[in-house]
Amino acid sequence: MQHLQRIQVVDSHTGGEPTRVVLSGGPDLGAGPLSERVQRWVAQFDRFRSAVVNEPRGSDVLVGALLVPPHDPGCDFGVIFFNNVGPLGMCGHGTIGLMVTLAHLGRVKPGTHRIDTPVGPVSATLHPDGRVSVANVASYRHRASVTVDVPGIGGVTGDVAWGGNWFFLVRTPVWELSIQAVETLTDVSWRIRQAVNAQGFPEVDHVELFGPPGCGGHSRNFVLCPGKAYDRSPCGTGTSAKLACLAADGKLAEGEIWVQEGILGSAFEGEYRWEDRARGRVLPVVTGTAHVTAEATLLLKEEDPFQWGIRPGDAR
Ligand code: PYC
Repeated sequence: MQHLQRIQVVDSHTGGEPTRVVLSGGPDLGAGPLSERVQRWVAQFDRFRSAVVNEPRGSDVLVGALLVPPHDPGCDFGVIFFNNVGPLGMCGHGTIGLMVTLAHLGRVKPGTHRIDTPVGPVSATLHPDGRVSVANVASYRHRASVTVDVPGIGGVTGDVAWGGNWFFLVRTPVWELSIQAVETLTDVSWRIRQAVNAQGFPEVDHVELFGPPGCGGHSRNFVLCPGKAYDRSPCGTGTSAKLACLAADGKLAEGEIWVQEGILGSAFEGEYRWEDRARGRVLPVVTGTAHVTAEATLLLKEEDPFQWGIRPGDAR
């Protein structure tokens, strides 16, 4: 008998961006803070990540969410988010997808639930109408108005900010943000990321372009994720980083609503309150909706040459 591994998943999308929640069949990462467990995962179980989200079972755009026991005693669940190239610190659209998935399974009821992540606990409130508000980790602008020289483009100015992941938020709206332009937007964002990394900020792995809204929000964005896939949603951690920058610039007051559109026109509502005004740290809350799209069992068969998914470098 060939060895067969079964992984039970539920898929959803949040504003068009997919999330695959792993309910069972994942590796045992042991105990301890999620920041340590995620390192263990990267070192020992990276092929499991690839099997779940990469082709042929997934795609570059899919974000996985491995449910794990929490470390923080105040949390109800723990989650490690991951994508086509590695783990994520936090994931806003994924947390919304996770809550809607758990509600679909009857595991949570409307109310507020604490969730442990590798970058610290967050809260997610499931509203009776199915919307989810994510109270994210403290977010802040690390550096304002950084100009990098991007080959083929020239000087590009943006802010380096943390919203649960690291972002470069480009200030100047030069490119038309439309779905027809995603190839160009991907190309310029990738080049900007490489320039930002090379010119002093190796930690930045998401690039966020902004432009005028198209559907009545305050702004539209295009977010390029670490594995070169663009976020179909307005990006929850990217919206958190944006809120931190708006707060730092005095452009959005505490409690005021900011409607962030993504490249598809789907929107998140964001607001913040100060955690530490002197240090520019805000506590963002991002609200959106998700829809469950599938319940499935992934099969990993030993005789399948791509049982662990297709990773760059696996081709023969
Ligand atoms: O919603 O935070 C987010 C996110 C990060 C990467 C993709 N989506």
